Amino acid sequence: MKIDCVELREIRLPLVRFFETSFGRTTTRRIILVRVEADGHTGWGEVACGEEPFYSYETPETAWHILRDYLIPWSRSREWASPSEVAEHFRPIRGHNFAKAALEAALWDIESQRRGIPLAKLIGGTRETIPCGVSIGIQSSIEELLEMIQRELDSGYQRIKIKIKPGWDVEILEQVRTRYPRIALMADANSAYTLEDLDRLKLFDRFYLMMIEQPLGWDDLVDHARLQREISTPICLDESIHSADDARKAAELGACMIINLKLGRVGGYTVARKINALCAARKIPLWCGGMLESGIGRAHNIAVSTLSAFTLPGDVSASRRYWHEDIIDPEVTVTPQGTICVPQIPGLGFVPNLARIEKVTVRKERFE
Ligand code: OSB
Ligand code: MG
Repeated sequence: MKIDCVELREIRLPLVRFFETSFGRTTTRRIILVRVEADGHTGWGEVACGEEPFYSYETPETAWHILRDYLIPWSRSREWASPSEVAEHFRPIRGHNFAKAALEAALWDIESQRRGIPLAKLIGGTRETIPCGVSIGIQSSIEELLEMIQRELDSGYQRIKIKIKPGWDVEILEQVRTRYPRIALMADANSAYTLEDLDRLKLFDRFYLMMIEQPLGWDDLVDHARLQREISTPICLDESIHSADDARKAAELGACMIINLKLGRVGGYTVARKINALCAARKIPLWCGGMLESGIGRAHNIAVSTLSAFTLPGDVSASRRYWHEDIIDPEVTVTPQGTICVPQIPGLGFVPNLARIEKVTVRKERFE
């Protein structure tokens, strides 16, 4: 593969409804799209990091800088046998995983067109449908939250995740469980607690949650291992897992029983496949997390969700939950059974809508 040209674009997409976590509220997404031309094909990737350095240290500005000054020139330096070879070449650059993942994703899109194999198949995926859950942000009232849960259950979603933080946790879960005693329910704290909150965290066991996601420090493994010994609710790690080594160490320490994998957070498909193999061998269930992606990131999330260890419903849901109009055709839709059908054609399986993308672009730069 020889890369002829790379184009970066920043787009702004207003969310249908704000999304609030323990670290803040998002109303409009700033997303960087990476478009690559190579061997007569065009591939797309998405930088899905947050607008602010609150989920991770990356922001659209840091990603633009790392792509423009390092990843794009490095990727154009020679020919490559596979996208994984490019990922290996990026190794000396520490971190900046969301930026790396976006460029690598565009190359996998191209490779899948070049080889005439659907993207999910090319990366080694085995599923034709993926099970879907939803992530519901912090609301202004419990009534609003209960209404939203009902709406998502009516749409068929297989599990409900609610965001929690101190002051929006035990009492909220109590009411949700009273109303819905049998649903698959979980809670995501986005690092809002410390071991000082151990007594409060122990109360969560009453709600027989599928898991509690990232209760403690965003880069911690040791305290999570301690917490897992004290509670029966399975811990799922999100923010703390950036590499296959992190996943192995978390398993060895007993820091979690489940892992949320995000392509951007782990730096792309090559690492995601390594984590998949490791988790399959150690029987650690995986599921695909979300970063409020546009259709392009969402299409890549669908592909990665087909890997064998992705046995639990992910946070990959329908375009209409996020956008009045997505930037791909067709939009991502979810069946009444709460599944997404994996595209069976070469490439991403969704076509970027260029006119729509042009309309929401606020800056672009081309590298030839
Ligand atoms: O922690 O999983 C998270 C959104 C932004 C940042 C972090 C997270 C989330 C979500 C939303 O939970 C998942 C989605 O619907 O895309
Ligand atoms: Mg999370």
